[in-house]
Amino acid sequence: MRLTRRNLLGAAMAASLAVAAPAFAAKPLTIGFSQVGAESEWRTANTASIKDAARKAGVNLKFADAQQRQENQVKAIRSFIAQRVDVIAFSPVVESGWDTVLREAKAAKIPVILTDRAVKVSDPSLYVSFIGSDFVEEGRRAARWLVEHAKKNPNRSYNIVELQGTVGSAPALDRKAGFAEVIAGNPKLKIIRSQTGDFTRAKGKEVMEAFLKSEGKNINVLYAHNDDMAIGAIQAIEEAGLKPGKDILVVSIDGVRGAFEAMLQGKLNVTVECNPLLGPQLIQTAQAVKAGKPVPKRITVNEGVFPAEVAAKEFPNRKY
Ligand code: GYE
Repeated sequence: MRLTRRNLLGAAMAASLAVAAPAFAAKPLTIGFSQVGAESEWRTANTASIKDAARKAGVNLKFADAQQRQENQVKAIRSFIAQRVDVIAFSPVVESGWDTVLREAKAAKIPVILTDRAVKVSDPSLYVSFIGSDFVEEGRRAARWLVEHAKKNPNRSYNIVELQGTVGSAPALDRKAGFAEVIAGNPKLKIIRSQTGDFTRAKGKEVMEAFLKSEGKNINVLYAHNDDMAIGAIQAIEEAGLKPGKDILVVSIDGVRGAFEAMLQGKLNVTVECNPLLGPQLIQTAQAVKAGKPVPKRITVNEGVFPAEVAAKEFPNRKY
């Protein structure tokens, strides 16, 4: 662009618009985004954040919902390649099985950004950046809360049941590993049952019912890989005539509104935050990639831990 007075004025005006509307941009950036599905409160907030950030930045977002199935994501990515979008972004439902389709994107010279969940690929140049939480650390944080709780009750031991996320997904694998790492070597803390609840309320409830049927009052702790499964399980615990949060401690991850509500009712003991509001970072990264600027290979998100004692104070500040 030549530096004329008009151009300068236009640039100044555009800069003064907080959301950088592409008033005189030649062609809006087109991003093809393949979302995992709509399985949880977290996911709904994540989708809203991405759509909102795209709209505010004047980005043309092609959004595809994969309904928790990898084959749908592969199809969506292939269709984005065929449409020649500027950037492909996706939240991979599972970690493995992406090499082929990502090689196709690379051959078509379309940069790929991962959001929320990671992939395992042989060639890390198959994606430009991964924006998301440290799920291993989240698992550790959940376990650390329990270890601290156990220290205050030195005469007790704890039988834990675990509701895992979607089989093969990064958050399920990592949250399991982080939790196991921290309780390892502590003879008072033992996982007695562990099964997937696919990150949904319905499955969380169903699997908790089965745990209760086989283990009954043996269970002292539920560790759920997300709040939705915890909320489903809380229902199962109540229907079994037990008190969630008291008879069975409930520890989960995400920090969604529903978890805060459950904490305020004394039914959930702690939620470890996992921030779904990744939209602005995704759009900024896509814009930078398109402009040929270098972007970090790994972009993490700052998160906290919220025990029930702080729920009332924190609730009004929650944004998802
Ligand atoms: O914790 C869960 C969702 O990938 C971090 O997916 C995300 C997880 C989140 O279904 O609620």
